[in-house]
Amino acid sequence: MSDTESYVYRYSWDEEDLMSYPFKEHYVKQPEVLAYLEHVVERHELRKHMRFNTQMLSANWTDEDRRWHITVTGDKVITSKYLITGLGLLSAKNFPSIPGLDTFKGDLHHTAAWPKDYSVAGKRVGVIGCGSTGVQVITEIGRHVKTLTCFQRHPQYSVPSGDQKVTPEYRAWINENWDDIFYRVRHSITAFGFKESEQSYHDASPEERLRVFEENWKKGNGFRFMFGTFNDIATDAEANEGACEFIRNKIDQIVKDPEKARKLKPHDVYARRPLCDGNASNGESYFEQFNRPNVHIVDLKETPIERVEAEGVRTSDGTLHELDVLIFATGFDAVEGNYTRILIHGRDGLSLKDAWADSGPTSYLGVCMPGFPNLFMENGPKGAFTNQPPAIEAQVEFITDLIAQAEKVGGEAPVIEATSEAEKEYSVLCEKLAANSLFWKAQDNWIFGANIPGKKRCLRFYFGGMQAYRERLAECAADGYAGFKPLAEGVVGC
Ligand code: NA7
Repeated sequence: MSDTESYVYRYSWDEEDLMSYPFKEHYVKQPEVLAYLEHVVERHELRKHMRFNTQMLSANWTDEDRRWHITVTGDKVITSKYLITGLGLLSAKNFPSIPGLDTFKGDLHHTAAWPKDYSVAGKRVGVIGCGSTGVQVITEIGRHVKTLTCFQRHPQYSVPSGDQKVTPEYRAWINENWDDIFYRVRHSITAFGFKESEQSYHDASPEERLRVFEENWKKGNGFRFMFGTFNDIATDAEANEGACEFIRNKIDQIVKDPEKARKLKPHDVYARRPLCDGNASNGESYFEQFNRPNVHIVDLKETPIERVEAEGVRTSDGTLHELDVLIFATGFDAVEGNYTRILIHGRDGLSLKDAWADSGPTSYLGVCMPGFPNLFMENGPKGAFTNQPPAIEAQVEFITDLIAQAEKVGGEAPVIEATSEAEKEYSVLCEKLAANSLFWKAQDNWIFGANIPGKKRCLRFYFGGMQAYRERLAECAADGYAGFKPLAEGVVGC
C-alpha cells in the first residue's frame, strides 16, 4: 500500500484522466498502482516505445562520438545521445545473510518479490523487519495465520493509516479542486497533498497539543502526523518528544500485555521515515495485532537472531521460534543499489560505483553526475525526500527542458555535464538542510545507507522540501543552467 493519498499518487499532467480515473480507497494498493501505470501506457500509446525482458548490463560513454553505448541482454548494443535512468529508489532487495538460512525447510519470501497467490493462512509465520512494509504485512496477516512472530530490531512510531473507501462526495471534492491540490503539492514540504501545519508546538497549550495530535491520529497517515500537526516535529527536539510521548501513550493504551507494549515502544527520536499501518480490512491497527494471542514480538536488541535452522529461527536466549514461512520485510539496497550493480562508465572509463566510492552516492540536483555526460538519473541520489510522483515529475520537466535547450543551441552532438564544483556545492547544501532536521540524529536507516553492512554511511536525499527543490531546479534553468559546463557547441551552461 502506498501511504500517499491515491489522488496525489498519480500524474498531474493529464487533467481529463485525473477527473475520470477511479480510485476506490484513500490509498492505492500494489495491483491498483500497476493497473494505473498500464492504463497510462495504453492511453498515451507508450507501449510501442518499450522493450520488455531487456536488462541493461552496462553503459559506456565515449567522447569520440559523444554517445552512450548501452549493452543489453542478448549482447545487443544500443547507441544513444542521452541516457535517462529510472532504476528505482527502492527496488534492489536487501536480503540479509543470516547464518543457516539455507537450512530452513519452510518457505522464504521477501516482501518485494511476493509470489502471486501465495497464502500464509493457517501457517506459522515469522516476519523479520518492522519498517513501512513489515508494519503493513503484520497488520494484514495477523488474523489469518496460525502464529505470527515479529522479529523487531527498532520499534517504530507507527500511526494508523486512516484508509477508507472513497465516497462520491469525497471524489467530487477532489475533482473540483485539482488545481488547488497540485498547487499545494508543489508548494509544500512533503508533496503529500495535505495542509502542512504552520503552528509551532511551542505556541500551543498542552490541551491544544493533545487535541491536535488526537485529531491527526484519527485522520491517520505518518507524514500527516509528522508535518500536519506542528511545523517543528521534525526539527525541534522538544516538539518531537511531544509527538513521541503521544504515540507511546497510545501504544500503552492499545496493547494490553505490558511486556509486549514495552517491547513495541520506541524511545529514540521520531525521525526515521514516518510510518503508518496497513489497511487491515477489519479496521484494526498495527498495535492492535499484538492483542491477539497468536501474535508475538521478539525484540532483537534483547535477543538477537543466532541462526536460522531447519524448523525456524533460533534467538540468543536459546528459543527456537518454529516457523513454516519466514518473510523478509527487510527493505532495500536503496537509492544507489541498482546503479552500482550495473557497469556504468562515464568519461575516461570511470565507473559510477568508483565515482561514489569515497563520497557516497551523490549528484548535482539529484539528476546529473560530473564525469557522466548526457546521463540523467530519475530519482538519483540527493533527490527530494517527498512524495515521489511529484518529485519525479519535477525532474522529468527539468531534464526535458535541459535536453531541449541543448538540442536548440548545442549543435549535432551536445554534451551536457555538471561541474564537480556544482555537485560539491549541492552536496553541502543537502547536508546543511538535513542537519537542520532531526533526521540527522537518526542515521541508522536506509536514508543514510546504514541498513546494509558495508554501505557508505551518508545522506542520500535533499531535505529542503518539494517547493524549495522545484525552486532550485527552476533557478538553475533561469541562470542559463548554472552548474553545467558550457556545451561543446553553443552555450547551455555557464
Ligand atoms: P525499511 O524501511 O528499510 O525497513 C526494513 C526493516 O527490516 C527495518 O525494520 C529493519 O530494522 C529491518 N531489518 C533490516 N535488516 C535486518 C536484519 N538483518 N535483521 C533484522 N531486521 C532487519 O524497508 P521497507 O520495505 O519497510 O520500506 C522501505 C521504503 O519503502 C519505505 O521507507 C517507504 O518509503 C517505501 P531497523 O528498523 O533498521 O532496525
